[in-house]
Amino acid sequence: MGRSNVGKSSALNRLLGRPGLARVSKAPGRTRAIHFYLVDERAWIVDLPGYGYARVSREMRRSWQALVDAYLDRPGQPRLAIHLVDIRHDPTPLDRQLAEALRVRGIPTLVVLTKADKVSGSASSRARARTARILGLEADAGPLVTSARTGAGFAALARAVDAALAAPGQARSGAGS
Ligand SMILES: Nc1nc2c(ncn2[C@@H]2O[C@H](COP(=O)(O)OP(=O)(O)OP(=O)(O)O)[C@@H](O)[C@H]2O)c(=O)[nH]1
Ligand SMILES: [Mg+2]
Repeated sequence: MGRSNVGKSSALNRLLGRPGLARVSKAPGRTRAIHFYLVDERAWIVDLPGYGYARVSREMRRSWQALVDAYLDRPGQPRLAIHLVDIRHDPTPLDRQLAEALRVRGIPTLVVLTKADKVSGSASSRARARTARILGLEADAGPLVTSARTGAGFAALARAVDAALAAPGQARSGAGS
């Protein structure tokens, strides 16, 4: 999940080692539906449409919100939400809204900074601290720094996903774990 153009589809492709699986685009707002990818008949990785694209109408923004709310409120919560933030930009009010929507639902969340190849090491440390503060992350839950271009951070991301899949599920009314 994350802003339009933040690199969600690129991260998904890199995580699965399948370039070209999810559509990547220079034009923001490319992904307009929820895409489900079944991985090894074991887990669904879900690519949600991005938010915050200035040129979409208010109507489209509302339909985005409805789509994401419907997804989050389905029976059977996601094991892990991966919230992507561009390392070059501070989280926006919509990012804070997403973090809060995940928090109130008790969905475990990992914040991932994308496009680390675009900044220096010191800028990356500053971005980590700022993002953690703006999104109110716990001290030990600092954002993971990644680059889908170089693959940096993806071994750690894969470990976090594996750990989330191995953790006992939080079954909700009528849903499996
Ligand atoms: N330099 C660099 N560019 C990246 C990286 N990840 C993604 N991009 C570029 O960022 C742009 C958007 O990438 P997408 O993966 O389509 O982003 P998205 O979040 O899926 O976008 P929407 O589906 O439109 O919301 C593309 O031009 C990508 O090539 C990265 O790690 N480094
Ligand atoms: Mg996309």
